[in-house]
Amino acid sequence: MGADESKPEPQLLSEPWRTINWGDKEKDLQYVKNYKPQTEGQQLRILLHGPAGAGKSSFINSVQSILRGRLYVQALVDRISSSSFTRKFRTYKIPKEGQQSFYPFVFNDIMGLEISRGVHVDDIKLTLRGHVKDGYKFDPESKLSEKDGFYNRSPSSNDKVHVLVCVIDASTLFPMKDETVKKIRDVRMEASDLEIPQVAIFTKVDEVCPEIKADLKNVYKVQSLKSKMEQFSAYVGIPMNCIFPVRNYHEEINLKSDVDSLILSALKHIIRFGDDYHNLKKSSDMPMNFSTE
Ligand SMILES: Nc1nc2c(ncn2[C@@H]2O[C@H](COP(=O)(O)OP(=O)(O)O)[C@@H](O)[C@H]2O)c(=O)[nH]1
Ligand SMILES: [Mg+2]
Repeated sequence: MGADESKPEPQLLSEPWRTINWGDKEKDLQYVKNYKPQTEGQQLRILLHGPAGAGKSSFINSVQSILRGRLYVQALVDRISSSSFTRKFRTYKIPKEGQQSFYPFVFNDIMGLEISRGVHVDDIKLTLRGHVKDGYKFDPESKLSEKDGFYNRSPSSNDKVHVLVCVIDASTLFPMKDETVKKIRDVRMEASDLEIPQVAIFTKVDEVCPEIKADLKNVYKVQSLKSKMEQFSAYVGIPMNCIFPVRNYHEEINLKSDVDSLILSALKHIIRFGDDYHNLKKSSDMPMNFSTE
């Protein structure tokens, strides 16, 4: 049979371009729950940066909810306006259920891409190096001074950032302002100098098209979302395999398996990247051993 040229473009690819364990989140959940850094007491610090309203707080809350097995809100979500809500530097730790301990990965959430109101790029750079103490209130006008009480002069490995995550609202991504691209690149450059792995999370995929809203499992079948990711990758230089679309918990009162699967898939990769980086740093910090045994 010949191709019917009058047929409209198919909305969905017949095969997803990436595979996700839909309906079987247990493997990824166990990976995240059982993750232990090689060094006792080490923690991975995951820094989320991105415009106000991109879904940073919602992502942290979603991760917490999945790990606790019920919806949970710790990071305040800003529903009122897209003005600065999360300006104070704060570390989010997730307690392990029924234990007196926390998961060995923590989140920080800073608003970093606003042109005038955002966190100073230099402050993001200081954060990457672990110089910013919890409780510091970012000032878009000036960067944290070494004389400030919130300046950490001798950051430990736990204070430094191990993975930099750029959080972007997929539904309103384009057109991207030149300034935003420049800011992302600027921060990326610093992270690259420090060899910190970088990831991008595309949030609100449910708002991208009706096919995904109707069924999240279509996320890797929608060509237009893939194209958006490719375009973003080309703009800012984050490779495609480090970009993850997610849908955060934001309106529901119960957990949903598909939502969990997509977030866990992203989180697992973030933890892996951070773990690789930490192990790489640790081996490069160790004195050279010339023994041939
Ligand atoms: N539809 C949809 N809305 C979301 C998603 N993630 C966050 N939101 C909404 O976007 C708004 C801003 O989210 P928030 O987490 O406060 O963004 P932040 O400023 O980056 O911390 C809130 O109204 C959220 O409910 C998502 O994946 N899908
Ligand atoms: Mg927030």
